[in-house]
Amino acid sequence: MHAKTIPEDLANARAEFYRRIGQLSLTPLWEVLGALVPPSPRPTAAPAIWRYKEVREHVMEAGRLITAKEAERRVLILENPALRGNSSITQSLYAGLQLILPGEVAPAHRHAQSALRLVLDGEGAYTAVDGERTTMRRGDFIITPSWTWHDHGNLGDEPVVWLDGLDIPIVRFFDAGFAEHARQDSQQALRPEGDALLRYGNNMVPVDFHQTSSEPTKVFVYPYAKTRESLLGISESDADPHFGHKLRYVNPSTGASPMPTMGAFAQILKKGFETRPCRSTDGTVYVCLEGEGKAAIGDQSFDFAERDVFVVPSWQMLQLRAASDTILFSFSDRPVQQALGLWRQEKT
Ligand code: 1HN
Repeated sequence: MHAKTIPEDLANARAEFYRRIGQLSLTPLWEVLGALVPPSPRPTAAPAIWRYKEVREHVMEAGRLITAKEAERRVLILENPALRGNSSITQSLYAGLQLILPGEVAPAHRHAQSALRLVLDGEGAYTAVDGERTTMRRGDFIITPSWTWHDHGNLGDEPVVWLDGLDIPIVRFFDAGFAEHARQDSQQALRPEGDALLRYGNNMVPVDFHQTSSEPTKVFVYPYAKTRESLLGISESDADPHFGHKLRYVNPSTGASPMPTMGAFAQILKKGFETRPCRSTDGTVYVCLEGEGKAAIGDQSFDFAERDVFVVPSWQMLQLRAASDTILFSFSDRPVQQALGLWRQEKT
């Protein structure tokens, strides 16, 4: 376990022993125990930022090189610089920037992986989830829970870009991934737009409807207009020293997270507000929806502006400072860790 000096013949005997048992796929725990059970999290993921001003032109260039249909999903993956080749932004989460051009369709499919979208740029696109379309507006938080059919299209006249967040590394960890293509590129509309929000999203549910807390919500769009109204409306009251004014998105039927594997949050930090440092075990992806500021993550510091995405690895201290009134969206694997009794937070 520790690098102690031991007699040379004993060191040789051990090395020879490890070689012999290695042939039987055996390995001594005492050589790896410290790394296996660290006193506190040692994430491989690094703090990082993707500035929209820098990446936008590359997303648009992808639009000239491949169609949405050929790509199936035209996405530039936001790969954590310390996890290259893993298609991960944290150990448990995937994120990417997806582009859909006017007239294009991203064909219908479904998979075990759950997805969330946060609309960043452009207007006129839609996502259809299990037979209902929703128009994508900037700041809207849209979900496609595990095994729901989903396709996207752009009926407008400008490129539309959104952030995708998926639980791909979690599903990969469990080797539990399934996927299926639909016969038709675009789903038939089974219900009019807005139907799910009217039935499940207005503090009411159908009279015979019951859900368990592990089931995803039937509400698959959380319009930014509503989120913004709430945040602005409460922003004049006393701010929490660590979070400003921060709300979490819920399944309105249960109070649980919208989907079992990913939790999502929105917060407002008034101009000049600085949060007290805080860390938690859920590595978290942040998106700046409005305003600008500075994020101190561990021993690094990043200036962020509108539409920038930054990642805070597990157990890294985070301190946010708003240069103007700032609204941040964020998501993480918090509901998984909470269900397993693993989640911890430390406020300083
Ligand atoms: C997917 O289905 C979407 O539906 C986006 O937009 C990104 C990344 C990996 C696997 C499936 C989408 C994805 C994805």
